[in-house]
Amino acid sequence: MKLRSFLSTAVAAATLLTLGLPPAQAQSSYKSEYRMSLVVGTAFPWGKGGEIWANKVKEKTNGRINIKLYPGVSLIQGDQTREFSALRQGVIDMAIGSTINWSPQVKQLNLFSLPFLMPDYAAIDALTQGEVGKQIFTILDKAGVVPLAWGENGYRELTNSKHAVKTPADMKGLKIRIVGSPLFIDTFTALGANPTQMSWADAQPAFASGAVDGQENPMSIFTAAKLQNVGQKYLTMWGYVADPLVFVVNKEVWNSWTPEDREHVRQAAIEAGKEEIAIARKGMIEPGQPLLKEIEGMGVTVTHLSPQEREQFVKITRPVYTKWKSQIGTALVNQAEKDIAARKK
Ligand code: X2X
Repeated sequence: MKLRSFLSTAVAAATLLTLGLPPAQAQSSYKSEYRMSLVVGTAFPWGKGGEIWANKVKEKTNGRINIKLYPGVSLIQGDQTREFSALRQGVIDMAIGSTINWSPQVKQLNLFSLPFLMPDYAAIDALTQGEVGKQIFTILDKAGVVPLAWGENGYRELTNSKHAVKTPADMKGLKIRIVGSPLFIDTFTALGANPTQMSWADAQPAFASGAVDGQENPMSIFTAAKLQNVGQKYLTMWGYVADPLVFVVNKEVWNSWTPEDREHVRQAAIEAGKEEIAIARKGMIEPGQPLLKEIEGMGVTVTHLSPQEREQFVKITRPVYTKWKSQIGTALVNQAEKDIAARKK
C-alpha cells in the first residue's frame, strides 16, 4: 500500500473509531452478552448496583453492550476468593467485587480490612475518593483489570447466636464464619474467637444448622439474607471494618470496545457506584438509624459500645494492624491514616 493511501485509510479508521461508527464494523468483535459477577443478587444493595450499572450501559450504548448478572459468584461455583483470578483470565467479563474477596490476589486491598482503621463513613470516602483510591486503581490496573468506580458493601458488624458481645472476653470460643482471607483469621484469633473460613454460599446453611455461631457482615446483608431467622439474635455495633466494592472490566473485553463505548461503560459505573453507595447506607446514616430499629424489632438484641468498651477491641487487635500494615505497604497505610485524620466530618 502506498504511504498516501495507507494514511488516508488510517485517518478514516481513526475517524470511525472516534465517532464509534459504523456500529456493524466497530462491533464485529462484540459479544452478544457479557457476564457480570456478583456475590449477591438484586435484593441486596450490591446486586442492585449491578442491575443499575447494566441498565445504564445498555441505555448509553443503545444496546450494543448487553450484560447478564451472575449473582452468587455462580461463574466460579460460589468460590468468591477466586473471582479476581477468573476476571483476569476472562472467565468473568466484568464484576462488582468486594475488596475482601480480591485481597488474596491484591494484597493492598487488605487496607480496608485493617481492624478499626476507618471510624466513620467520611473515613471510607476519604480513602476511596482520594489519593489512596487513585493508588489502588493503579495497582488494580497493573494487576490486569480495568477499575472504573467505587461502590460499598458496608460496615461489617458482629452477630452471633449465643450471647451479647460487649467485651473481647465475650468472644472467647465463639465459632465465627469469616471470608477466606488471612487477615481475618489473625483478627478473630486475636479477639479470642474461633474463626472458620467459608464462602458466603456455605455460610448460610452453617448458621441454620448451628455449625457456626456467628459472622460479620453489613446490616443490609443481614436484613436481605434474613440472618435473624438462622439464629443470629445478638448484634454488636463495633464498626471495625467496612468493605468498599470495585466496578471492574476484564482488560481484553475493555480493549475490544470502541473508545466511545468504553466511556459509556465508565460513566455508567461511576453513576451506578454513587447510587449503590446511597442504597448501601440507607437506614444507617439517618438520625436514629431506622434500619437498626427494624432489626431490633425482629427480636435481635443490639449492643452498642461506649468509646471505652470499643477501645478494648481496638487494643487487642492492634498487633494484627501493625503486622498487616507492613504486609500491605507502610507508605500506603500511612497515606490512608493521614487522609483519615484530615477528613471532613
Ligand atoms: O461473604 C461475605 O461475607 C460477603 C457477602 O460480605 C462478601 O462477599 C465479602
